[in-house]
Amino acid sequence: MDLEPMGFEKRSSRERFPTDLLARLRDARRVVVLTGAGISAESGIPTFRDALTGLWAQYRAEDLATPEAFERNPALVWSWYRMRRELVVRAEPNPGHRAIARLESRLTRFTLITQNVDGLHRRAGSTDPVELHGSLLRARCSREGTVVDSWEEPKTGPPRCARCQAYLRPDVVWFGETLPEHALRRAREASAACDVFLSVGTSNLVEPAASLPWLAASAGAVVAVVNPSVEGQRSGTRVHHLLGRAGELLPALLAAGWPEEPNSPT
Ligand code: BV8
Repeated sequence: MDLEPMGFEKRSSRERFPTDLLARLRDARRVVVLTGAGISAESGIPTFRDALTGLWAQYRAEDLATPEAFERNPALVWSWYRMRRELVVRAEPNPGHRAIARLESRLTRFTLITQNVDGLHRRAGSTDPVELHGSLLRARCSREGTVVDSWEEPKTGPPRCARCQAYLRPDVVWFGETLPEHALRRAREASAACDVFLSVGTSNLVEPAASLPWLAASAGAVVAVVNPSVEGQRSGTRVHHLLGRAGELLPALLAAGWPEEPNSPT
């Protein structure tokens, strides 16, 4: 269904998208958007699929993002996250992030669920993203769990908790760790009750986030996958694959869905 690459230059915005998807989007009462690393790729943030570079090239992201890795070498893991935090702070949200913030402003029942820890959705104007995997911009005490959003950055190694001197760790969910209960419940409830589910820039490999689109599809929602690749993406009767980059497709989808509204991509 709809797997043909969509040659954008030839067709008007309305023609570019499946008519029933546009109709369902315009009439939707409840819309959910799930994002992954792909939406931040156009902001210069490498995805998880992208091999680590430089002095990190010898590692796999999945090996550094675990409690065991932090136990083994807290300084190494902390400096990996500091490198990513510095990259994110220098980055800017892109037209994909901003289109999602505009979509939120057009709909009464809208839920943004993100696997990203880069905080770019908030900077783009999204008011209440469900951060399933935490945030790079916060840290927490590895013993007591106290969350802080500012700390003295030591020369090397993780900073220490001001109260108990245990190491601070990034306030993210590592592989093998359970997700924040409230966030996961919100994500599941919204997915099971939506009319339209947009899955943007995710390889759909990491659970439990990867199951959310199918929770929505099995509850009768139409699912649209925005991704330049169909690798690992499931298809189905209610699934549209919109092949392309989020920074181009999402502003175009809004323009096609609401031609009467100001759709300036910036
Ligand atoms: C848990 C935070 C209870 C840290 C992250 C069931 C079956 C098998 C395994 C499991 C299972 N249940 C649990 C597991 C284990 C594990 C898991 O799923 N492993 C995978 C690898 C098989 N899950 C967990 O451990 C979770 N915890 O379940 O706890 C439990 C525990 C143990 C056992 C049972 C139950 C915790 C998972 C969260 C881990 N933390 N991030 C950090 O960031 O450092 S996950 C991290 O990786 C990201 O947050 C994200 O979720 C994931 C990467 O995926 P994507 O975001 O999709 O990015 P990716 O690079 O893969 O793909 C990018 C996509 O974008 C591509 O498709 C590309 O084509 C596309 N793209 C590129 N450019 C663009 C684009 N798209 C649009 N526009 C573009 N311009």
